[in-house]
Amino acid sequence: MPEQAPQSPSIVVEDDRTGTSVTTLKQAILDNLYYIAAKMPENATDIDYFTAVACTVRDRMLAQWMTTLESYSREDLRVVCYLSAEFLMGPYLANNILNLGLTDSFRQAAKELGLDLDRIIEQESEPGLGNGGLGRLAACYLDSLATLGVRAIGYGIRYEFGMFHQQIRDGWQVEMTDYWLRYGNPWEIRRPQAAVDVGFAGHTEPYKDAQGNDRVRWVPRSVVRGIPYDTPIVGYHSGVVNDLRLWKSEATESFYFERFNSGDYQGAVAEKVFAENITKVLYPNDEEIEGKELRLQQQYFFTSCSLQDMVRFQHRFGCAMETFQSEWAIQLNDTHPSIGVAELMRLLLDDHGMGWDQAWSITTSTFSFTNHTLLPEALERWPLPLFASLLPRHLEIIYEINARFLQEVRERFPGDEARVARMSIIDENDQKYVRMAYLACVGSHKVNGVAELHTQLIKQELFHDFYEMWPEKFVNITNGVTPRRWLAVSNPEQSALMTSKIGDGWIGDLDELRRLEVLADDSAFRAQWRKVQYDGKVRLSNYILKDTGVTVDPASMFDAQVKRIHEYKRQHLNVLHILTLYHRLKNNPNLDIAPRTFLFGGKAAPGYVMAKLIIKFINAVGEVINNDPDVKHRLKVVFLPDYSVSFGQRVYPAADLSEQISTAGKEASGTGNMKFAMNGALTIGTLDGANIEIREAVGAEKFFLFGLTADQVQATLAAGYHPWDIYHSNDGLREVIDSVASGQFSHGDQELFRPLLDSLLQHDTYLLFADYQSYIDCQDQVAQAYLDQEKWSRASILNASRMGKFSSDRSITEYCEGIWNVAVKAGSAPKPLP
Ligand code: NBG
Repeated sequence: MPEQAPQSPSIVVEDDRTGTSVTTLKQAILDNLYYIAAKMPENATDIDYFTAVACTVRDRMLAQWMTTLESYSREDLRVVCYLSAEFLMGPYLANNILNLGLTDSFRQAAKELGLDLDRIIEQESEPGLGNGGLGRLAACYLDSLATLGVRAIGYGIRYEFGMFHQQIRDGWQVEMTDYWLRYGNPWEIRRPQAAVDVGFAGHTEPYKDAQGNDRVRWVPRSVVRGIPYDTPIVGYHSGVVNDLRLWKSEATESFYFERFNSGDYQGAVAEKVFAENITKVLYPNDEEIEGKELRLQQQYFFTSCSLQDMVRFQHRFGCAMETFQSEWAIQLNDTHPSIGVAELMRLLLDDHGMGWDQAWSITTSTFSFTNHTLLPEALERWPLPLFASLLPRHLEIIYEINARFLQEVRERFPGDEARVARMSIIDENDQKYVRMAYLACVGSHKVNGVAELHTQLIKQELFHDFYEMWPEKFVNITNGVTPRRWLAVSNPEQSALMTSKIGDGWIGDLDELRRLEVLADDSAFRAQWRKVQYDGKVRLSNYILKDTGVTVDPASMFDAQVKRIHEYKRQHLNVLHILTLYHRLKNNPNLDIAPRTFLFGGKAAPGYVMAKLIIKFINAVGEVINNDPDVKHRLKVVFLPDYSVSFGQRVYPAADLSEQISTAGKEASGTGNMKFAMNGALTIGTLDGANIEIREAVGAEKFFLFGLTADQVQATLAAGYHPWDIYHSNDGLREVIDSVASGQFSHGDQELFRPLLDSLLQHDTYLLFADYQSYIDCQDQVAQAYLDQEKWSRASILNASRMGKFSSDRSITEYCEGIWNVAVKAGSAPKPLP
């Protein structure tokens, strides 16, 4: 024990390792500093203190974690397995402390040790194991599952390198590797004893078993070992601590040494490299994935590891494989783990000798599938030769699934061979492909979209034939986000204000915020609300200055668009509005306009050339506007580099206006839209994804709506869309486009933005021009509305107070009831082990 450790012999009533009094926490932090980080306070760095505090928190989760694991074997519990190639968890420390109910105690303990808890919290490097919305949704869902007491395991990949870090150089995105494990990871536990082996490639052999049945054996060419790393996921005041189990790939010793001993040193090393490569790096999305063999290896690797893990639990529970579906509910988060359908069939048929019909019935009762996008380029399909060489046995199984399924289609729709071809899991149009979305759909008992419009479009488009065949299979579950991270942790000031009026019940039940509604008419409360928002803007402004060197005025309207950079999300439409304002000011420098700060943040896929050009465009426009004396600081444009979960936690509380301006029908749901609104921002948006439901919830008059509807978008394109005509007929738009073409924002270079302009003028696939005027008019209404601060604050309070529906607790409750058939708040919270 370090000498500095405070002595308090009179109150030693708690176990030092788990006690939660301030005295014990102080002692434990110092102990962990000494025993885990091997540092004395006088030479400990902030990172050392982070490690010590994190270990102190983890110690306080262990008992509940182990009891939760024990409870899996209870007969009345079905364990939910959320299979996802991405979990964008964000930093854990503040969230874990909150969920354990120890925020005040830790703050006090840190203070008494002369430490700043916020500074310690900021040391944590966030595990960026996801690209954006899909991975972040998985993280919110884990938080809600634990909070609602549902026994659940998140299964995924422990990428060594997560999402790249983004730097901006000369206005361009530059990617840097993300080695998030540099200082270790105090949350995870490596469990080599629970390792499993996964085969790849090779061939299959028919044989007869002892009973004379025809069976098939897969003889893989390579075998890779999956090592689980477990991270505790603590529920908010629920007593349940679930498990996030991420798999790392390693070489198996036997393979390695066999070749080594036979003198094939190179071969042995190559085998090791192959194995270790699988979980090396996260794939950025929005890029052509077709033919990326490593990606299919990743998908199969983590899916197989996870299913084998469940089988092992099943045996450990003493349950027969015949009851697998009563013990497990598996959710496929998009198509990335959809190979699981064939893998579970393989385990049941080949390893457990089950008959086809029974195996298929177990498989389809176990799996369900969430679709997250309609963009055709994101729908996974694997070229048949690649699939056959990597997963020969799975391909045989998929052929059999397909043959039986198409037989069903023929019986249901006799003579409709065109339909049969459309629905086939094997695409035979030109080159042959395995269509993963169809495999997931056929192999699941429920398929869901992530917002009402999206689910409707899935039924009409992507899965139309499947919907006609099995209408009852399709359900909607609108996304939600966790109020723990996105309000309580990231916006403590607004949280404290709300809690001071209605208590803190809203943290566990977001519908409680409704009780704030009456306060919208209370001018004193509105003033407090504005103060809290202003303080948030001041904090972000300070951060921006430090991070980018740009000074922004917290009194200006903060107009924010943070999300992945993609043409369908239309960051460049936002820029067209900025340029429109700029030209108005240039044409009339004394114009009275509400000062605005435009904030952008987000990463572009490294191979997505147009998205990277859009980043350059934003920065180039910012450079001119921010330095133009005529503007007199009335407009500022800032690109926030390296957008991440932690960055989001700074931005959402500080925004006045939330830009949700995707082409209608393209954004499946969006979840940033919910985070902004909860934090009091008003939304400008199209009728797309969850915007529609947010608008319904907050009231149409408190939502700035513009643009074509999804139906109108389709009709416009079908009628033959001519962006060029709009350019010619709209003076404001033409002035903006011409100024960019002239090189005004590129130091006279007329070529730089030509690809962007050509794409808009010639195709404009995402209908920026069609929505331009409506967007500008709507933005003018926003500017007008912002002048009346009392009215704005009222709308802001009402927005936040009506966000109950968008809690991930509501989404998870719907999954439990409508898809997984498990009870929310299952049983009582587990008691600590004796
Ligand atoms: C994204 C959608 C978002 C949605 C999230 C979570 C993918 C493939 N899809 O609109 O674009 O909010 O999923 O459902 O990342």
